[in-house]
Amino acid sequence: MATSFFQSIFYPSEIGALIQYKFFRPSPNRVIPPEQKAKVRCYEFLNKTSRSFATVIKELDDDIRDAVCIFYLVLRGLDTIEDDMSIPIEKKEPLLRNFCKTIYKKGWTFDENGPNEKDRQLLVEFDVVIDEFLGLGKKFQDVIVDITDKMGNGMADYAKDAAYNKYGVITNKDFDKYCHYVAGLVGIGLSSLFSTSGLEKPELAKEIELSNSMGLFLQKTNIIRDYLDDLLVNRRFWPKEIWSKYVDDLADLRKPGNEKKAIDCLSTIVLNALQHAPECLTYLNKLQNKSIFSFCAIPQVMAIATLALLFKNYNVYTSVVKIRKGETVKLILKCTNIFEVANIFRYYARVIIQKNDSKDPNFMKISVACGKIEQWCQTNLPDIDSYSSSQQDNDIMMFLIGFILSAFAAYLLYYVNQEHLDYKGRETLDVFD
Ligand code: D61
Ligand code: MG
Repeated sequence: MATSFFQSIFYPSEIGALIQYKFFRPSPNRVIPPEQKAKVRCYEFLNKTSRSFATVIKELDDDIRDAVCIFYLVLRGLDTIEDDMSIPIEKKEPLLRNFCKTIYKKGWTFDENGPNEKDRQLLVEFDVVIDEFLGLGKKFQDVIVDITDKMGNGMADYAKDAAYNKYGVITNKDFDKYCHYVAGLVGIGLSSLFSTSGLEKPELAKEIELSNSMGLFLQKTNIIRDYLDDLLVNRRFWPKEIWSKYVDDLADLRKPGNEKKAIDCLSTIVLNALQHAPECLTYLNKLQNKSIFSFCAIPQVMAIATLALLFKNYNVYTSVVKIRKGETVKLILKCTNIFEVANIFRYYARVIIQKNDSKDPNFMKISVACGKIEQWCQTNLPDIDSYSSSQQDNDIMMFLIGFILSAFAAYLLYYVNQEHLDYKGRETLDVFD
């Protein structure tokens, strides 16, 4: 908490947001009866395994929250098998392909992940997830099984592909296909869950392409941001079709002397991700339930804010680039309706335009991609400008409150007993990182 404050000390509106988020947010106050041990454990696992999705899943309406939580945990379990490079392929392939059947096996657990696999405990106690899965309505179970089946088989195909194992993802088409398996399918499954629950229209489940884009936008942004982390464990998700225009090996992008190539390559891949933004807005514009809207919109605005921060940012090659917690919280608080969300997309499209420069080989294409976001706003929300100006008073208010509080907080943090501050780095605010 203290760290988040310091990071935002020059951004008073973020301080305002951090304080509002921490102390004045109506908390859902849903307590799971302690006798429902498996469910309690599942929500503990949700908090532990998701760096980003726990907050938004817990805010969903009652009718859908447990189904989405279990959907998440089942796929996180599957991904924990996919990610583990210490499991030999002969073992991994059937595990991935049969995972959709495994979730019906009461009592099934798995303790053969490597000791360093971050979510290994989830599979060690996977019987609790299975118990909760079996307690869901059949209509929810069917969606989860169908997506687990498709994702598991898609992951298995990649895991045993020789070229993929040597070079990583090859073509841009492959890039979309891999991201479809690991994230697009999540979007498609979520749309089905929303429709079956009755909280959203039945037609939403048929919006396969839009749902897929929701996942691709998130997954690609993660893949760009995680360049260094992934490379250090020899995992290569940036498509060869993109980086081979600049270097002979993906790892060469971070070598001294290649800075210009690295920045141009980064522009190419950011552009690739950015092209999904208009479809994400179209999807969000179809949602009618408030809790589902925030659940879907928050990760998307985090993604576009991250893309704007990554664009032209050489730090991608030297460290992990993340938006400030204060900025995150400010975005979360704003994600209440399509006007706000479209306005945020437009804001970050303008940040990207500002950073764009005519020497960039993708200069024109990037302008066009940002222009399409502006155009989406004008076409679909013609009143957006009168809406945003009426919101400005609110922003000024936030800024003033933040300014006063940030001066006050700085004073407090300076004088209050230092032992109470969590300098160890472990954040207490569970939001996106
Ligand atoms: C609306 C709201 C949330 C959405 C959405 C639409 C559409 C798609 C997604 C969420 C999925 C986005 C995935 C982006 C993050 N990528 C990963 O976590 C990678 O693993 C992918 C395979 C497992 C997917 C599990 C998942 C994630 C989010 C969910 C969900 C299931 C179910 C419900 C709600 C959200 C990444 O994992 C890194 C890691 O291990 O931490 C990887 O291995 O590439
Ligand atoms: Mg994975």
